Amino acid sequence: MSNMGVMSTCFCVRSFVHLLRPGVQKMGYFQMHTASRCAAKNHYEVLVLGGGSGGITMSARMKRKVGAENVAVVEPNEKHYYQPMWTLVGAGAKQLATSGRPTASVIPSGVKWIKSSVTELDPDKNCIHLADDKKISYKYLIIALGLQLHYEKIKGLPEGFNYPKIGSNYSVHTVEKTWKALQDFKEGNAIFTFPNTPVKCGGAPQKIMYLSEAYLRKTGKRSKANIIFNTSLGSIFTVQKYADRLLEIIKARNIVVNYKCNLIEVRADKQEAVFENLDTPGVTEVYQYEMLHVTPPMGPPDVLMNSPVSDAAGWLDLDKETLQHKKYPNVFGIGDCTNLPTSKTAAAIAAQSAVLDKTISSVMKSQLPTKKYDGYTSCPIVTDYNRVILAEFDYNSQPLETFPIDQSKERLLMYYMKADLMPFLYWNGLLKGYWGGPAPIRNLMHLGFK
Ligand code: FAD
Ligand code: UQ1
Repeated sequence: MSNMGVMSTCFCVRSFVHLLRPGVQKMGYFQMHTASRCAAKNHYEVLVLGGGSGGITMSARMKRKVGAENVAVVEPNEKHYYQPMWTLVGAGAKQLATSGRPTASVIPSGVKWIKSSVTELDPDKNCIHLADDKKISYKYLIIALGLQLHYEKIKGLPEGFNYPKIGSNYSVHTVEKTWKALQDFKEGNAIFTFPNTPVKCGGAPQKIMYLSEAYLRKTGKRSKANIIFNTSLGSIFTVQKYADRLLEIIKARNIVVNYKCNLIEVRADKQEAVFENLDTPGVTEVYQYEMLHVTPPMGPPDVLMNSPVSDAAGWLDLDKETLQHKKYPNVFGIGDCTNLPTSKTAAAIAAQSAVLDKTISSVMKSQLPTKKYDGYTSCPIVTDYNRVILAEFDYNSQPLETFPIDQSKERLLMYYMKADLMPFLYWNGLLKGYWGGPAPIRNLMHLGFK
């Protein structure tokens, strides 16, 4: 469907749409839904919000389903980044330039790129508002807005990044500062933090710690360094199998881990970091640092906070198996902005995209969705410049491994997979809508028994 033309009023069908729960979809949903389209300058059959990993992946899949001219993606940024590369950029093993490509080059050909920001969601009227005051209406909406980094919630940041000795792999603006701080290390504490919020790629805060430890070892500075992981969490990793192995590595490499220890202030001019103890509120400890890697607090994007599609915390409120919105049946979501109770990764997006593709097909045919997402996620934990533990797990924090080997072991092959194969798979498989996660390989490797 193309432009609808300009009309002055939106039809308010709030009560109508609220009837449209998954269980009642067969009751002539689409006639009702079409009638509920709101007036706007533009209309797309499928509108995708966000042109990151999830948004581009789903726009490629939707193009195949409904035709490029019926799909649009709203994304303000000119550059699309493969963020998993930043772990290696921060450790000097890859160049930042290799992690980014122009957004124009990843939007599927023929799909409309709306280069703007979403400012408001109006799912009762099936439309969204843009920063330039335009409205776009849709028949189906896919929300893939990612999450927001909150460096400003730590006193002294982000301005503290203007000083040396501090970096953060989580932002394109600060990832190269990590590598600089590591190279400039002379003597003292190298501190790595984990915030008191959900994060994307929960392994990344410790990956850079292992790489830094390895770098200092290889450059002869290890004996002058105290490697410290100050984490808000109460454990090193959510999956016991990988946690056990990581604790062995931590012990063998003489790394100090302080649990329930949350970064609240950086005094970058004095190279001091202030942590609060989450078990004893009000008790703080000041650490002198020679190198500080900050993993910032994270939260839902502003536009989702207090929106009709969000849960109380602001995350997109989805059915955890079908990825359909719990209240609005023509609204779907994928990736970091969702409240799916799994670790937020690109690997999770791959598995989610295959399920969401099927869910949307069912809904388009007025059928109930049947394919279920099991929470698959994966975190290649880089433990050295040539070693990776490939953690893969599900909603129950149970290992869901692709290969019939012990993946909790550090392996060279897995390092090459992370450093070289994954980027290729991301740009050429995931973003083109062809890679739906490793489940088929897993089934083959385990001869259908897993
Ligand atoms: P994003 O890719 O962040 O995209 C969200 C998009 O929405 C952005 O382009 C943004 O500009 C846009 N947007 C935001 N607000 C608006 C708005 N109001 N209007 C319009 N557009 C908007 N994953 C792995 O699988 N393996 C790894 O090894 C791994 N390592 C990682 C290491 C690091 C250091 C980091 C930072 C991440 C890592 N990840 C890893 C996680 C992975 O990169 C993310 O989970 C994934 O990219 C999330 O995709 P997304 O589409 O949900 O969000
Ligand atoms: C994956 O599918 C993926 O998305 C493309 C990643 O993001 C970069 C990953 O890091 C991983 C590990 C997977 C899972 C893939 C395999 C082959 C286990």
